[in-house]
Amino acid sequence: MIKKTEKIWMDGKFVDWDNANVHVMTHTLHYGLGVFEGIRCYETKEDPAIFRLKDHVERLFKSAHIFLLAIPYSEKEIEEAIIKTVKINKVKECYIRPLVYIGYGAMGLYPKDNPVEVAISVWPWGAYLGDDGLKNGIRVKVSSFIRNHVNSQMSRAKACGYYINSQLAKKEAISLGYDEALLLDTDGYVAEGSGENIFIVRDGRLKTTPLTSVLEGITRESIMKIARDEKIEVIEERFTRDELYIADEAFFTGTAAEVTPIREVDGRIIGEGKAGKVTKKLQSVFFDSVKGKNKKYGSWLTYVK
Ligand code: PPE
Repeated sequence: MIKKTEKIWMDGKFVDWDNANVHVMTHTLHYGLGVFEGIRCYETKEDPAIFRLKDHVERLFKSAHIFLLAIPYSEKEIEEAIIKTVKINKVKECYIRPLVYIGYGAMGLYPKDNPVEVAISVWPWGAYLGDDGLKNGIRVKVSSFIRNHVNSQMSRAKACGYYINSQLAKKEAISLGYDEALLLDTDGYVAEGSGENIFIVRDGRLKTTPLTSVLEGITRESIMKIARDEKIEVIEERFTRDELYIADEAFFTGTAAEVTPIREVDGRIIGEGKAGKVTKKLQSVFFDSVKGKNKKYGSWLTYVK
């Protein structure tokens, strides 16, 4: 169960968590066209810090742009609303979920005059794939469900409806006893997890899927930056599932999943079957950065005073 906080921002007003409702005829609830973000706020020695706020809000607006949704606020207004929502809920650490949805009005697939509404919720959310997963790695299953074609799922957007594909994959993986699903693209190459980007390490080199078929992950980009600063070579290149099977290390990245090592794929042990050396190094710089302990990446943090 979600750990509730006090207030949710709904179109400019703070509403009590228990009263943050929409009408059942809300358009997005029926047809799935909405866009959202997932952002984390971390406890630091100083005030709580939101990780890459501006980049997340920018992506939210780009997602809306792709889907021709006119958000009735500016990026700055949404950034400020997010900061206020974290502050009013007095949380030190939380996950932040801005959601843009089409409200009540007409039904049918062309809701020309329905309002575009925005809600911002925050709640404490621990390790997405478990504390043990974060430390020792998770078991992954290549899904029988294919990531939607790039002209069906325009992957630069983070849209609500896309996640029925992810949920099919996740349910299948869990039902077979795995922790997470890995989806292949329509050409059969590795795409991404149900809610994560993927990296592999081979001979000390880092490889990740190019952005053609996957979400432009902000954690992915942060890890690439950290790796290059650590003089680890990073390439964006399509790879096959068997290249993953024989990788020395593999890990997932995402706001929710952070940096989660992969220790097994389809019954094949990856590397030594635990968090690898490169993965651990990147994890450690990443967590130091988000927690304000690495000043080099200080510009990634927005402190909530
Ligand atoms: N791919 C997908 C499909 C995805 O959903 C996410 C985030 C990523 C990659 C990583 O992107 P980024 O967070 O910018 O590094 N998935 C979000 C939703 C998870 C959920 O269960 O809800 C997240 O991690 O917030």
